[in-house]
Amino acid sequence: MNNEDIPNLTAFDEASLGEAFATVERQARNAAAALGTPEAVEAFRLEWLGRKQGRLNEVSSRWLKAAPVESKKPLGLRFNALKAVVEGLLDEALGSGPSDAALAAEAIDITLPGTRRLTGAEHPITKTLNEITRVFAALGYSVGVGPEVETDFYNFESMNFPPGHPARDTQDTLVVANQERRSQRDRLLLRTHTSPVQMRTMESQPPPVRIVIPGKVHRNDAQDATHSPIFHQVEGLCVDTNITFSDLKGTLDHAMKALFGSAVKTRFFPSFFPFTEPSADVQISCIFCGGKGCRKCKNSGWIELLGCGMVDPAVFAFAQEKQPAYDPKKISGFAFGMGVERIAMMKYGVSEIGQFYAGDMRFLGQFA
Ligand code: 2NM
Repeated sequence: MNNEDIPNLTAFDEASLGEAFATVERQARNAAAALGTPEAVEAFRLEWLGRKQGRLNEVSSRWLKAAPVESKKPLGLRFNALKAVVEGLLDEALGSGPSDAALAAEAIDITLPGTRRLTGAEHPITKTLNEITRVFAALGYSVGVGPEVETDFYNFESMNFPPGHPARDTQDTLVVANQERRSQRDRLLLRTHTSPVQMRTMESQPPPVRIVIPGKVHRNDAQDATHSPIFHQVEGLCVDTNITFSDLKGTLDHAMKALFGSAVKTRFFPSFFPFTEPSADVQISCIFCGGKGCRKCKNSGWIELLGCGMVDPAVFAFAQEKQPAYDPKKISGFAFGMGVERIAMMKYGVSEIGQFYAGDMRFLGQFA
């Protein structure tokens, strides 16, 4: 192809302009479609867009010069569009996508929806866990973490769970397979509470200790509306000289007021845990009815929320094997534990624990 193929333009009405530009565009498209090698692409560039002898240059000078004044503007507009098409063809041949000019020549569909970037937010369980942790951090507690795969020793033996205790059975605890050749105390399992981290903390530092352990725990439970085999706990431990049950009551009463509002009352009932003696269950006045009695508190006005007690001397005896300062004659302490899911369900009015794990954005988006 050479410049003789450029149509002669004798009339400058819209129809003639349209036909002439369509012819040149068709020529450019045919030429571009035949390009196979990088050399051919470069030849196409020179032939069409070359500054001195390029065909577009030639089109511009021949047609524009001949055009009457009133036709120069429509001709120029059509010429710019043609140039954008040819540059687009070149970019396509070079494999680099359309040129800025080609993009600008395309109409923008302003009815298309924009790209929306969603903002991330804390998961309600993380949020609740952090809230609980912050309340104790403000009282001077440090925050500890530890392994989720634990030994029988840290999870049960050092926590004063006797050998035949039902929690040690695989009915209740998820155990790691092929541990038979290990001694009982070294067998691996998924921790059923975060208490093992408290024993590890006592082994690594003498009293005083004030620490909370938030984290994931595992139990061999069937899932239902309020149970999940994986859930979260915050446990706490305070050990010092002269720590009494009054300290325990004052600390937890403050924590419940900080979490649920200053109008909340607490009461303590005798209970049993292997690692504490005495032990207690803590109830708070119903946050839904203020204590008058409603469906949520089964008309009692109270809701049971956590367990606690004075650390059993048998637990301190295990800590003493590595840290002699945990002498139950010289020090004392209290401990407590609460379920994060249960508290989050109460705080946010969630009736199915499974909602927390389903990953449904319609649910999670409500906490953003
Ligand atoms: C609870 C209830 C009562 C507890 C005890 C200990 C430790 F390490 F001191 F022995 N940690 N956590 C404890 C006591 C946990 O959860 C319902």
